[in-house]
Amino acid sequence: MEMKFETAMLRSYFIAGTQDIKDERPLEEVLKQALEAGITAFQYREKGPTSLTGSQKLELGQRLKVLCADYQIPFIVDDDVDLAIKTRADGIHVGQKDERVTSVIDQVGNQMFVGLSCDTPDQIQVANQIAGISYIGSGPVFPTGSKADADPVIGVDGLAQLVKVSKLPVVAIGGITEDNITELPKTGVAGTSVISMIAQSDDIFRTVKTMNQTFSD
Ligand code: TZP
Ligand code: MG
Repeated sequence: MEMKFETAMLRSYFIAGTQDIKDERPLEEVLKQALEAGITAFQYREKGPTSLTGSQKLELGQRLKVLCADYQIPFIVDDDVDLAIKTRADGIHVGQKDERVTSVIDQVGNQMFVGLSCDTPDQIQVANQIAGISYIGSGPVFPTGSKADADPVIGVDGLAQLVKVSKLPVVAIGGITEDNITELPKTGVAGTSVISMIAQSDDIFRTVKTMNQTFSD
């Protein structure tokens, strides 16, 4: 059954692949804790020199999808239409340098929702004209150590400008911590998407609670 996109899904949006888990715990265990703690979305983003490929990526993706389904939380695949179809993902997310969002919408827009990364007002203006995008991811808001090819930091003011231009709900990304997250609600974003804040948290329950409380309505 198809899962409809809701803006509330952006409140506490966890992104991870095996490359983001630094200790001995498997990604599945970290995700299970994050789900127990109340994340509102999960994106499987397997990227970088150490990441899984082929059948290993597919099999882990399938297990993570089942876990998310157990909690009725959307399972979103980063930039891999084939994997998204094979895992029956609820959503797919693409960046500006990935497969074109219009091509992704043509292929899977009737089966899952689509998110797009935008970090300039021009990119947002273009996204505003494309039917079939559900949400925008914008950043990096702060410096991040989790993305080797990250674009320049946009800052809190830059983020607020993008939110103003966007017709669609925006989720913030990049360098968000339990300290600086308090600066984000005033920008108008619907929530935050994080890798290290959860993947490297010493207390996932506290971290996710902070995310959810920061954006409670
Ligand atoms: N896109 C822009 S910044 C980023 C991605 C995938 C990495 C975010 O990771 P972290 O650890 O939350 O800064
Ligand atoms: Mg990408």
